[in-house]
Amino acid sequence: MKKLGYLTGFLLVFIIIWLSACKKTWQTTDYLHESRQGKEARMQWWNEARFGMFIHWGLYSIPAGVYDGKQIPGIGEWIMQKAPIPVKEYEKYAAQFNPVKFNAGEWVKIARDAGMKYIVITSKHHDGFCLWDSKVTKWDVMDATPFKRDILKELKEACDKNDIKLCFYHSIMDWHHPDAQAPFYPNYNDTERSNPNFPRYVNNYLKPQLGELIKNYGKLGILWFDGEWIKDWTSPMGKDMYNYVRSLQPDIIINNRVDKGRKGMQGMNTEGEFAGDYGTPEQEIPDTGLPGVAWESCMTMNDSWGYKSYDSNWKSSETLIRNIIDITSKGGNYLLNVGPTSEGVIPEASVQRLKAIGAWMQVNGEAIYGTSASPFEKPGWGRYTQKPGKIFAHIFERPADGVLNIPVPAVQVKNVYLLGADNESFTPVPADEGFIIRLPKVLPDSIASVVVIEYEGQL
Ligand code: H79
Repeated sequence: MKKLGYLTGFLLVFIIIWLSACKKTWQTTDYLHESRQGKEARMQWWNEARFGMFIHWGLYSIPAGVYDGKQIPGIGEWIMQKAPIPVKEYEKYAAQFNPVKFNAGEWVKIARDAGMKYIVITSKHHDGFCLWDSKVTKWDVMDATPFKRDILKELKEACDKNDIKLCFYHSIMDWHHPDAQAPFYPNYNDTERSNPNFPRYVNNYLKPQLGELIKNYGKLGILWFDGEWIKDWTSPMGKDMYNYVRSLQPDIIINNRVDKGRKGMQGMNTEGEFAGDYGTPEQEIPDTGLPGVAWESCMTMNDSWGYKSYDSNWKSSETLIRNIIDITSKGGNYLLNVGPTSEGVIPEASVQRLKAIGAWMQVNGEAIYGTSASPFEKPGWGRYTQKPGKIFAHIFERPADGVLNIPVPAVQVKNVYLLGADNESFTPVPADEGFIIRLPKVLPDSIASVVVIEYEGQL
């Protein structure tokens, strides 16, 4: 009997050790190395989407670019740093945050009607203020404002209804947290200074916050990190964060700003081993794309991400539509920003432009979604995109003689037609290089008209 007791005891100890070893392997799953097929499958929806909405919204929409009676130069969401504003002063905006006109369904509809397939909203920007009910801080919409509604939850529900992927932008840098950059005032963005308590901020605050966001808001599309350039954020921290986020949602996509592999505003350093699924050029479109890597250009419609009451330097619809085409022709995604007001309204100038984009997408979307980079050099009159068996010629400027020369061998061409204008079709005429068609005097769209070339065989 006694012997049996020893044996059971021994077996129990063995099982406990074995179980804890299992747990350990589970915890340290290395998501940094995955098969090419695995990554392709994970990135598929994103590659097909091509177009998303960035939303920068937070307390900075209240000052909207003005502090102490002065217009503060620079991007609106950086006003705390640019003015600069002490933490205690900045905190006062929270009591004023009551965006009663906020309607998640309306925002999502604006994005959907523009042809956008995903939304990236600031769960937390550099000012540290949280748009959801975070359990690790009172510096959030629930505890610090009269509004007391979980903005992220409402957006997730609206996105799910409209087949839009919800994604979160989350700042690593934090100007409000005492263990992060708050003590650096008046230069929260001091890139030389260190906070000895920073690891405590990462483990007790930043990581738990990511845990909340990933566990409590259902399936997410992307985690879009930023503010990773600070001295205290290290590459091992970035890799650990990448693994942590993927361990909770293995299919999620994470931008490269989780690690230190970004190359300034150009967005991507391809040398060295860094965590992150895609490069993030900011306010620029790389001349020839970023060959061999996935990338997404994020850009503003005026000069600011966060709402600024007096920034009226809006890009034209023509520029925005041609940007989508230009980026797509180079194999990238376009993440186009809106900065809602403190009332919760997307500025009318943005809405108008998004409507124009939506109207263009309605007719020409098949030349954008699911397409990839042009197989040809950039032509003088516009851009190319492609899908298997199809080339799309996006005409920005109609050649003066109306002749379009496409370098696809005439014998391979099956069909050539315009999108819009009743899909007028053309008879291709063989030429030295490929074939030519004669365009009508007036094209269906003065911003960009698309000629579809259906072909067979390999190019
Ligand atoms: O959220 C929006 C902006 O608030 C944020 N990114 C977009 C998406 C933004 N972060 N920084 N800036 C805008 C400008 C800051 C640039 C610099 Fe640096 C930070 C210059 C030096 C440190 C990062 C590292 C860029 C160049 C080197």
